[in-house]
This record gives sequence, structure tokens and C-alpha cells, in this order.
Amino acid sequence: DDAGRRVVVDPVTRIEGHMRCEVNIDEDNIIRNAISSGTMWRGLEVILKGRDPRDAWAFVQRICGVCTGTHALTSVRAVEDALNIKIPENANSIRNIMQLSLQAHDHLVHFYHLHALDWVNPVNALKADPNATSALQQQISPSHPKSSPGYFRDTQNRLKKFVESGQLGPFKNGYWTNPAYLLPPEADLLAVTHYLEALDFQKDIMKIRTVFGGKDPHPNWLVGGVPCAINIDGVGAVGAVNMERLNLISSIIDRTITFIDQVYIPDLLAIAQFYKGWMYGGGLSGTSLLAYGDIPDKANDYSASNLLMPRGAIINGDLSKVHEVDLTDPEQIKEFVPHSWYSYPDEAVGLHPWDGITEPNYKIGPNTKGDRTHIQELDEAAKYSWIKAPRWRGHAMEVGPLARYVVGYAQGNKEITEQINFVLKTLDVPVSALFSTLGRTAARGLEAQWAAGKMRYFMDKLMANIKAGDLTTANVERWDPDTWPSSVKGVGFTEAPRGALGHWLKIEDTKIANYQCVVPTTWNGSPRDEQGNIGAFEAALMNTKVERPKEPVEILRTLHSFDPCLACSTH
Ligand code: NFC
Repeated sequence: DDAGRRVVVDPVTRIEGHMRCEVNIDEDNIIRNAISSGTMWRGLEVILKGRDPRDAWAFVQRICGVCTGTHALTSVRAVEDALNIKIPENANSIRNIMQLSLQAHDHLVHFYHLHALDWVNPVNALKADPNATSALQQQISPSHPKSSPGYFRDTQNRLKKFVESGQLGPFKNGYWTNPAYLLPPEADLLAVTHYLEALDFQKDIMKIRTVFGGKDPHPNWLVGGVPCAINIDGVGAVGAVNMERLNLISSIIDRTITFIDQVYIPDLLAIAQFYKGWMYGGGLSGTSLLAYGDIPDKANDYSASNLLMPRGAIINGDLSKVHEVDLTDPEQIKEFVPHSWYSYPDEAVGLHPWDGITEPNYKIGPNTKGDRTHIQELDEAAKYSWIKAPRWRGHAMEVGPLARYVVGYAQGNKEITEQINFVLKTLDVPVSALFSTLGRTAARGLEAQWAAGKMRYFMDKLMANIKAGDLTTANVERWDPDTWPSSVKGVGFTEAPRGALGHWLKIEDTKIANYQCVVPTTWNGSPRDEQGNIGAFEAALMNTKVERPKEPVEILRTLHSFDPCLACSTH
């Protein structure tokens, strides 16, 4: 038709949750129209109504098992804000270590297990000379101990067995003959080997949250602090976190720093060298970026100056001005639903989350092709997604590591600026290269490195406080609901691995009267709004050339670079 041929990718895989993407391509296979849809909804905000706000964290944490913990942390912060509860310093350090470990863990999993295969061809790795891979390893990361030709030959043999048995396992269903793959075989073998190393490392890094939170995914949290007690030399509760466990965490933090420095960052730069000509996918990153900030240095101060992760908004691509972000201002953040499967009393009007409404209304548009259960093409002029459309002062925004890094760079944050300059110099690309699919992927790697370093900072802070005799991890002064005002509201925020996350709640007569989550992938995966403005995924796909429409690896590259989480986005 006039809009060109429609390509449908459903489900988009190697992400969390149910995502569908549709694009129209012109006669040159260039994307001229893009549609992102969340295809499943569970209704956590509805389920929370009438419940005890101290329990909310346990429900909202189940929004997602990937960014596990971050919804719970956001929730306890929202309740503490509403009830004016202050947490002890040790709880702040432990919460930060858990949140930073999630950042580092999530970014590692994203790079190797969710995104790498958009750039790395495991079948091509079979053609590699293990000696060449060993030489490459020693060139890009001389201190990584696993670099012998025999080590890479072993991986190659394991891979060969997979292929010969016809069971490619996790490497199945790729477009392995597509000319979009540009790595030489020795680099493919290196990346596949580290895919397996990173898989192994996952089981270590998650122990940090297991020790402090009792289990992972879905560790335990507490309004007023953290639920783990500390026991040093027999002083403190039985079964509490003791020196042996603290030493274990400390050693995992050191190994995380080493793995990121010796494996993740060198691989990222080596792979990027081969793809730096593929500059698609910038979308909203060149114009509209949003970060709430996170990682309070001192406990209980959520002002921008106390947050180690940057807060601010950039609009119209103007890096000379970072706008202040206020989550309590009803003019700043609003959610719209004219293209979402929800009802509002007046759908031309957006709602601030404190007054948000979640009322499902699944209705397909008149131009939808197919029936309600077998949709061949969505109608983007009507409702087409379970994701709402959040806007900041009317703008669709991109959130996530790239947003945080560009906001930090625009603010002159020293650590972030140094990291970005190092990458730009190593790859010999201009600043504008940041605003791309690859820029998003690079920012995630840099942030993992930053997060690992900050885990060490908070671990040292925690140990110093413990050595000074402070074992307190919780404040239960306001545990009794009789001490609460009859009507209050609060907001909590974090920077989840995928971006800015906020929870807004109202408490009436000690129960939750309203609870609204505006989630990173809700921002990025947003459908159109009342004005027809497209969301970040949609914008990033525009004008990309798809070499083979039946093998849309270019679409996957750009969508995966956001690390989408549809379970989160629709909740
Ligand atoms: Ni699920 Fe999420 C949380 C999202 O808020 N989007 O990073 C976080 O999931 O991964």
C-alpha cells in the first residue's frame, strides 16, 4: 500500500515479555513507519488496591524477574516518602550494593546473552583458527588469564558438537548467512567463548543479593531499611549476615570489577570497531532524554546533588541545558492512553501518576487485519498496545543507560565524561556517534563498569560503619499503622537497569488507595500519544535500512539495544 510493505516481528525474542513490532518499508527496504506493541497485561496496579502498603514491594517485585529487586526498592522508597520514614546508613549502603549489583549483572547478561548474537555469528566461529583468537585475546585484554589457543579450541569443539548434532540450542534461529554480520571468525569465537564465561559468572554475581536479601530473583526488602541483620563476633541476631558472608560479597565485587574490565569492555570495543559504520538507531536519543537519578550517597537524601547517578532531562537535543526533573510536579510526567488498551474519562487529557487510572479496554482498530486472536497487522491509528504513553512536559523521552550517560556528560560529571571520551577516542568516532544503537550498547557497558566500582565504594562504607560499631539495618518506629496519617501520598524512584522507574501511591486509612508504576520500558516502548508523537523504540527504527526483510536483524539490533522488558512496561 502507500505506506509500503509491512514487516511484522512477533514475538520479538531474547527480551523479557511479549513484544510485537511492525514496520513499513519502502521500495529500498528503508523503514518509514514503525509500531511497537506490548501484547500482554497483568494488572498489578489493580491488584494492589486495598492492600497494606508495607506489602506492596512483594507484589510489585513480581512485575519482573529480570530487573528483580528494583521495583521492590522503588516501592519501599515510595512508602517511606509517604510516611516520612528515615532509613539507617547501613540500609542505604546495602540497598545501593544490591541495586548496583543488579545494574552490573543485568548489563552483562544483556551484552552477552540478549544482544551479542545481533552482532556475533556463532556458526562463523567454527571457521576460526584458535591461534588467531588467542592472539586477539592477548591483544585486546592481555591480563585476562584464559587466553591460550587450547582454551579456544575446546570451546570451538563444544560448539562443533552442538552443530553436528543439529541442536544449536541457544544459538538456534539466527540469520547466520545474513551479510549484516561483519566479524572475522576469530572475533566470533572470542565472543562466543565469553558468552559462556559470562553465563558462568552470573551465578556468582547474584549471590550478592542472595546474601543480603535471602534469595534471588526476588530478594526480601523492608519498609524502613533492609530485612537482614548484621552479626559481628557473635554480637547481633543469630543467622544474620556475618563476616564470612561479607567477605564473600567483597570478593564477588572484586571479581565483578575484573570481569568487566578484562572481558566485557575489551569485547565491546573490539566488536564495535567492526560495526562503527552502522550508525542507525539514534531515534529520540539525539533529542529527548530523561533520567531520575539514583544511588543516594547519604541515606534519606534524594536530591540530585546527593545522587551518584545523574538526574535531568534534555529536550530538543540541546545538551547545553539539562532541565530539572520533579516527579511531584503534575505538569511534568503524565501518562496518555489514546493508543493504549485502557480507558480514561477523557482520553485527550493525560494524568499525573498520583491521579492515574488503570482500566483495561482491549479494542482493536477498524483497519486491523485479522481477528481479535489472530492479528496479522495492527491499526496504529487506533489503540494498539498494553503500554501506556508517558510524556515529560509533553515530550516522548528515551530513558536508560544512554540517557543517564548523556545527561551526566551534559552536566560535566567527571567519571562519566572520562569514560565516554575514552570510548570515543579508542573507536575514533565523534560525540554524535553516541546517538545510535551502538551508542546505547556502549553506554550500558560503561555503566556496568561504573556500577562495579561504586559497589566497592559502598562496601567499604558499610564495613567502616560496622567497624565503628553501628550494626543497625532497620527503623521500625512507624511500623504500627495507628501512627500513620489518614490520608497521605508518596513517590519513590530508582534508575533501573533499563532506565528511570517511578512508583506513586496514595494511602487512605492505612490501605493503598491508588498505586501507579511508570516503568523504563513504558517510556521506551510507548505507543503514540494524543498528538501522534511516536515513542523511543518506534523513533529508533525509523529510516533504518533492512537488507533482507525476511531476516530483520537490523530491527532486532536496535530494539535489543534498549534491552526491552515488556513484562515491566505493561505490568
Ligand atoms: Ni523487567 Fe524493568 C523495571 C524495565 O523497572 N523496564 O530495568 C528494568 O525490567 O527489566
